[in-house]
Amino acid sequence: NIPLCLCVIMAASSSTGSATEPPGLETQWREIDNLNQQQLRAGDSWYLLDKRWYDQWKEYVHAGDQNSSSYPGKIDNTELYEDLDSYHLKERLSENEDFVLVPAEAWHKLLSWYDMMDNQPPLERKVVDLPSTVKVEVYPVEIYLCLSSNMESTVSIRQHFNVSETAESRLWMRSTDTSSERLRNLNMTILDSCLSSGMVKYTHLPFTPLNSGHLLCYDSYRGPPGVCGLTNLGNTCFMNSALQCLSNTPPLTEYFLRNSYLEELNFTNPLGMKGEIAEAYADVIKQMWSGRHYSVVPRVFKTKVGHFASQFLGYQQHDSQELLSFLLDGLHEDLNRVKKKEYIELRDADGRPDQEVAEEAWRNHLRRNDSVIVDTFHGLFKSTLVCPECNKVSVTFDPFCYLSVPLPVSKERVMEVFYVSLDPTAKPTQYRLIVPKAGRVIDLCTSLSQATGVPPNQMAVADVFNHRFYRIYQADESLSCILDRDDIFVYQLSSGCVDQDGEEVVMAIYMRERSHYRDYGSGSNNYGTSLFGHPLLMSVPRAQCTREDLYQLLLKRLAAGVEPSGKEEEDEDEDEEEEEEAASCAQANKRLPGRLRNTEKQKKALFTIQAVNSNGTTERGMGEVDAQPYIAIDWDPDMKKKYYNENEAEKYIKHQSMDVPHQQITVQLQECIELFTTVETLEEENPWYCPTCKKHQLATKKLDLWSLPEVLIIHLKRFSYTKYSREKLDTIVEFPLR
Ligand SMILES: *[C@@H]1O[C@H](CO)[C@@H](O)[C@H](O)[C@H]1NC(C)=O
Ligand SMILES: *[C@@H]1O[C@H](CO)[C@@H](O)[C@H](O)[C@H]1NC(C)=O
Ligand SMILES: *[C@@H]1O[C@H](CO)[C@@H](O)[C@H](O)[C@H]1NC(C)=O
Ligand SMILES: *[C@@H]1O[C@H](CO)[C@@H](O)[C@H](O)[C@H]1NC(C)=O
Ligand SMILES: *[C@@H]1O[C@H](CO)[C@@H](O)[C@H](O)[C@H]1NC(C)=O
Ligand SMILES: CC(=O)N[C@H]1CO[C@H](CO)[C@@H](O)[C@@H]1O
Ligand SMILES: [Zn+2]
Repeated sequence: NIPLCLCVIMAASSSTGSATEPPGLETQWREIDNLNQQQLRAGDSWYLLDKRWYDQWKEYVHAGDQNSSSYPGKIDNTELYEDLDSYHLKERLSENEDFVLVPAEAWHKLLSWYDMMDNQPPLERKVVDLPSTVKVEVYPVEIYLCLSSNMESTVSIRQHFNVSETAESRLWMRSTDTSSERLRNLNMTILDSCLSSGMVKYTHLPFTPLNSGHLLCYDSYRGPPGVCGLTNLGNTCFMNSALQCLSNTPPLTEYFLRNSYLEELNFTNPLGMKGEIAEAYADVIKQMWSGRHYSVVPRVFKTKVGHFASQFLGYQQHDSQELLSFLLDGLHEDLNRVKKKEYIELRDADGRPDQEVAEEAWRNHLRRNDSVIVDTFHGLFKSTLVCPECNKVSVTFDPFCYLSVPLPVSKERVMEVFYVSLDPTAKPTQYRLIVPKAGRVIDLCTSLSQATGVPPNQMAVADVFNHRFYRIYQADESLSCILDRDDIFVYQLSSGCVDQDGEEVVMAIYMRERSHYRDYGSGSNNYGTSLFGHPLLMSVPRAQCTREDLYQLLLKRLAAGVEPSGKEEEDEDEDEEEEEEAASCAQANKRLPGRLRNTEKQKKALFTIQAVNSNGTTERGMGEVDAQPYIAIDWDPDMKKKYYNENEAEKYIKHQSMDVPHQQITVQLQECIELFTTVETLEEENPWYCPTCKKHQLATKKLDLWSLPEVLIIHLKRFSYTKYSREKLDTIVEFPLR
């Protein structure tokens, strides 16, 4: 086999040495930025540019200094190529992470200003107009040709393989290693034929060992028909699982395998999909039930679905139920036997017996909707509305295609938090707590209190992100603000050391490391800093809010992390006693606060204290007044290396509550159906017009299952929506097999 890539990316004529003098930085930025705003137009060329180079360039032009160290150098796309022999684009690169796209004009400007690394071909790509979107086709279809013992090609491919123009040839689409599908219509566009990279074979008739009309080695696999996998085309499990469910619905599959659908296909029904969905579906089912394949690639089907419902076009995750619903609708209309949909006046039940009204509703349904989908999957709901004022009862019967049942929602929630006790030698401890879902932050503290014995009012709760407090919570805030993925820290606050005023301040404390750079020019104490470690919350008597007192308090508080991390080799004037003192200071020896202070006065302070804002920087936000004081502990890098053990300080331990196997709540399917059929009161936005009271009423509504289809589709509503999040309920639902 000689795989060869038809889509050769040609190197543009060499650009070396052609660089022109670039304009000023500000102008460069403005020109490129303007061009980048350009709309995508089908047929235009855009270029891939390494994101890192682009960022570097942006930094450079923004620095406003021609001589700055951020000069990006020649355009360098090295990271985007698979290898530097073929200059093939690496797979799975993503826009704005690995590369940026710039329009042709911007590219040529940049190229003339900066030139390109040796021999790198530009990565030019065309804008294509797809049914639902216009985009730059970063990965064009690449067609590989195989010249195995008996395969060849047409047109340019003929030339390549030296096949005479008159020889008959065929084009095959390779689906899996062992199965192929013939491309009969050579007039189709690449998009319509659903080709994607690496899938075409040609056969050259004279050389093909013909038997039974199949040119290509079909699988010899003869397994049970229908027991057949579906290849994942990239996050298409939502589609494949729906297809597997339908494929294993005997009445529907028999209908397709018997070719009954051919008689009922309607190519012109405006509500349908030109018969294309039904045909594509039929193809998948026939392949799956042929017994010839271990697995099938539902590529054509997927592309068709994408044509009609562009939300399914890409390769992202989708909701399986959404796809199923779309598919059942599409199949239904493509196969609807009703030619003329008449308007049907709905009659009120008017006290007639249920049986009669239900039969009428079903007859009316069939006058508009009559297909194999209706035969197989449609049933009738009975819905009963009662007016709260006049007690008028209204009964209607409505067809359904599936039951969307809710899951009983647990009123409790499991939360994992890190508890930071006052004991400086104790490490943060991770707890798993059960809290009321609708509870407040204080409920979280109460739950933690039961595990720690610390009163809930001596705790402070915060969301820690990136060494800062992303948010510090008040006790009465709702727990629903806290997402499961947040890192929640709960701090024990001291209570004992209240001074005469009894006034305490809760301080937020960040850890920062200074960079060596100092702005000597300004004479001020400017230095760069970066945050590290876990921040702290600590309550401090107001009287002790002086730098000196805080220093001592913090030194004690940090003890777990602050310890000499190695032998002090070169501290010149330290005698043994001092060394001992330094060590004990590091362990925040409670016995020796006085001596500690003395030691610290003799020695260089381990850190300094700065007032900062909630971001941990010294710039104040616009007009911001933090109710909450924030301070930063600034470490000199040498001191930090010596006294602050980062490894030690970042460690945490797991409380035994973390070991309890995650309790799985199981529910019975029956419970879900009961919940579905419980009486509910209509919501304000969706009232019912009571014909007796002649006004909208918040009626009570009850749904019942009146008649069931041959095959009942039950959809479990596993997503629970709150104002803040979409939560997936992983409750196990048990259902009877019979
Ligand atoms: C940049 O450096 C060059 C040579 O080192 C010097 O001649 C030029 O004046 C500098 N330009 C700026 C804007 O500092
Ligand atoms: C095609 O034929 C030409 C001349 O007959 C020959 O030079 C060339 O090598 C052939 N190419 C291939 C791919 O066989
Ligand atoms: C392809 O297009 C040509 C010209 O439009 C037409 O004559 C031919 O019948 C088409 N072939 C198929 C298979 O549709
Ligand atoms: C297809 O459906 C449309 C609209 O429902 C109808 O007018 C037409 O007769 C149907 N065609 C066939 C072949 O059944
Ligand atoms: C913190 O940073 C954000 C984003 O950079 C900024 O909008 C905000 O004003 C800053 N807050 C303070 C207190 O400076
Ligand atoms: C359940 C179902 O598919 N009902 C359809 C019956 O036909 C009418 C009119 O064609 C549609 O509006 C319904 O959705
Ligand atoms: Zn009423």
